[in-house]
Amino acid sequence: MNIENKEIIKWIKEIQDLCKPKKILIIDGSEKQLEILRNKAIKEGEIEKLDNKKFPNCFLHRTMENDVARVEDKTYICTETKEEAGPTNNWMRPKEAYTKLRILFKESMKNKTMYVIPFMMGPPKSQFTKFGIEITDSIYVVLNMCIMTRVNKTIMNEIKDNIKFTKCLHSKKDINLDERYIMHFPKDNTIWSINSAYGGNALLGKKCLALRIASYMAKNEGWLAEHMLILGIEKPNGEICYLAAAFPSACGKTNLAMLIPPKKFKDYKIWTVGDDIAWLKIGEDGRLWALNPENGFFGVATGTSAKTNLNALETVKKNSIFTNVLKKDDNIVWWEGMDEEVPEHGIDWKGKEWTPNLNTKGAHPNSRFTSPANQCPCISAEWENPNGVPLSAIIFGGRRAELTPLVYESFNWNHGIFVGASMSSETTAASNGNIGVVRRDPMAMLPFCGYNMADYFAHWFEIGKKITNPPKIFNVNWFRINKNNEFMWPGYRENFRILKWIIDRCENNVSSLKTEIGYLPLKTNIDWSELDIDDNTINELFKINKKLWMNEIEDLEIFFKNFGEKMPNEIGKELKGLSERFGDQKFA
Ligand code: GTP
Ligand code: SPV
Ligand code: MN
Repeated sequence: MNIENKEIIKWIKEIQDLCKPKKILIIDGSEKQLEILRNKAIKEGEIEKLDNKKFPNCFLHRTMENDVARVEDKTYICTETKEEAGPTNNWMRPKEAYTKLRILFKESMKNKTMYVIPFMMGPPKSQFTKFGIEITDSIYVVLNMCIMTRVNKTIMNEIKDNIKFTKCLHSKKDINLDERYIMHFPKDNTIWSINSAYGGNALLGKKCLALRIASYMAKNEGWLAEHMLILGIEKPNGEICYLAAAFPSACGKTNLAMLIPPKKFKDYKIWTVGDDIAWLKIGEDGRLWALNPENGFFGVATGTSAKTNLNALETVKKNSIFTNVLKKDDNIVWWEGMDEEVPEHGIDWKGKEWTPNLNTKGAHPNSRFTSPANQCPCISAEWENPNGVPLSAIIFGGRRAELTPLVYESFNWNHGIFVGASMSSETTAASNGNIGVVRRDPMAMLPFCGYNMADYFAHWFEIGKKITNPPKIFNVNWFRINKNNEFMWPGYRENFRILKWIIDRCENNVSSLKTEIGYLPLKTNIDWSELDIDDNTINELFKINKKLWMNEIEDLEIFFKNFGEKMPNEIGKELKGLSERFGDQKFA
């Protein structure tokens, strides 16, 4: 491939001099090229081919045991001052970070091929779309990037001299956890990642570019880059209204994005626009428009079944890569929660012989599939619309065993931002570290905001001033637990009942109950029929426990104080409002 852009030529040369690869290959995304790479990866043991009849063109990859999730403690925002990165990000000065990593990258690709992947985040001819180039020494990364982003013959030359692109450098090196770093240089539009070959650490178009770097760009350019799914709900009259929802990692975005409504609501249909990332811009009509910059799904495999997410199961049946799942003896994949038929024998995610009586997991809890979005049976006709889709609602939600009710609506945009900024959730297997610990995770962006989150909240308020027709903002919690430690709400497809209330609210079809925390549904406005749920449980799901909320207010106060002077006043005002409403007899 002939490269014309002088900056690209210079950069490739610079990285070549640093990493000293044996060869350089420019990736054009062609089937011919991919086929050669797959065969090489099979030969070298990086991937295995699955049964081609049952899973055509599908592959299995096992990571190292120390490399199964994003590493938040090794992820840095590199800016001149710590204040620019803010109290929630790991920070390092760019000079120090480059120096440190240059030593690690030195000759890291010796005797290896260096792959150069020009890619596009967003569809062609869209004002949302951004370019990136990832340099990597991993074929697994190449194959995944060719699914997750748009890679083709023309992109390299579309990046003309005056067009910006993100410089992404990745080397799996020797997967040494102690020397693993995921470094972001927002001012340089640059990402350096070393010593991991896992998902969000290595597929640099995803969390690194489309959230951390993009959120920084968005702040400067007047838009938002968010950890949100986007879906359309088609009503019986054929109208489609669009929602975006921000839930932390492994808290149900892919499931909600592909939901099949319960039988009762067979005249409704959900269309998937995106399952993880949304770029939001204010349209000329004063509405907020959302676009999915990705080209595929990197979804949690564990727990994906015909019951929970049939559309995902259909999506992954061809042209997919499975990471850290179990391989059955008939050379197809399996994971916990896939079906009732637990295999008698298989090879587990660590590559070891597995039988159910071992009482170990066959698939890692954060095992994943990578599949092209256009294979999804419910993919929206609008998913590649260069303008995105207009949002009627934004939903925030986390995994909270108690406190937040099944659903509530914020009073207005500013209060909605406060609701988002107040989010917290139990940690999951999607990131290294403890699981099930409640932590604050504003807008599900804690690990993904590329600048100071106080400025990020301020930016949301600024956006609010410019939207004349803002989406309504809601909060949901599918994860309330009862005394027996069971989920009180059936979740999954039954979540449609809540989505239905949300669109009813957006269309002013139903009234609501005003409470201290926001508007709650009237029980009669949600259809509970054909559900195995009693009145007590329903009441419990909506209960506002004053004592817990007073604790929450205290906790929020401490959390928000971390941001110091930078914190926008509106947050303080909203917190005060919440606390006053709880003190007010009217609400007692
Ligand atoms: P990331 O890809 O990490 O961003 O995750 P995600 O937000 O897309 O989460 P996903 O839809 O993959 O779901 C993660 C886990 O939550 C899976 O184990 C699901 O089975 C489970 N889950 C999803 N929706 C529900 C729900 O409504 N109720 C319950 N109890 N669990 C759910
Ligand atoms: C997440 O953790 O939110 C994911 C998976 O979507 S990863 O690509 O690893 O970030
Ligand atoms: Mn995610």
